[in-house]
Amino acid sequence: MIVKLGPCRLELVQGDITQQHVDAIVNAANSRLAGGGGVDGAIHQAGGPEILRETAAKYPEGCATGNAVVSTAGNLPARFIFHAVGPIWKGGRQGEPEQLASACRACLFHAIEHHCDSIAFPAISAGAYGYPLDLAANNLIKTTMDFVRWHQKPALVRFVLFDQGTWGAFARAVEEVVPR
Ligand code: AR6
Repeated sequence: MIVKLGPCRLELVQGDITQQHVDAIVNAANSRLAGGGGVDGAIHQAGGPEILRETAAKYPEGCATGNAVVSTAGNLPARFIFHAVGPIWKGGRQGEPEQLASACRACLFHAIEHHCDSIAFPAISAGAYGYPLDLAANNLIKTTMDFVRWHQKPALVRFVLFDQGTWGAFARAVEEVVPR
């Protein structure tokens, strides 16, 4: 699915984020930047041990929930990894929506600051962190569209969804947000 937003493009694809030829990929990290399972595990596995060494040296305190930090991308085709820490779902009344949106925006700001024309996101928080899929999809799509409409950058934002169900939730979110 492709949506034009002025000079920019939003894409939804089903696939593996480690294979994306974009300037930056987003990792769904934890606040200790310790590596883990899911997309975090896949990125460190494919990118190599240098990435964990770099984040440990640059960010010994880790990264707060709702923020994102930058590293190079080791063996991956991307130039950068933005390690975003989404919220753990605790029912939705403990600031989770604001934290998810803020982690997403932090990555988009990093993209601009590091002159990235293209960025790929996974479904942050919608796996091990238990954020309900439809709510996470709506939040990430709306946050991205608002940002891109305002800043007219980055030129390409791609959501890389691991399975068909996740892709479908993001496609429904786009249908809701984009005026037809
Ligand atoms: N490419 C794209 N998406 C993927 C991939 C991949 N290679 N692998 C999994 N996904 P999760 P979270 C999807 O659990 O909920 C880790 O242990 C997955 O199907 O990776 O933010 C970290 O260290 C799901 O839709 O991230 C943290 O401790 C989405 O990515 C914690 O999990 C996010 O699932 C973060 O949990």
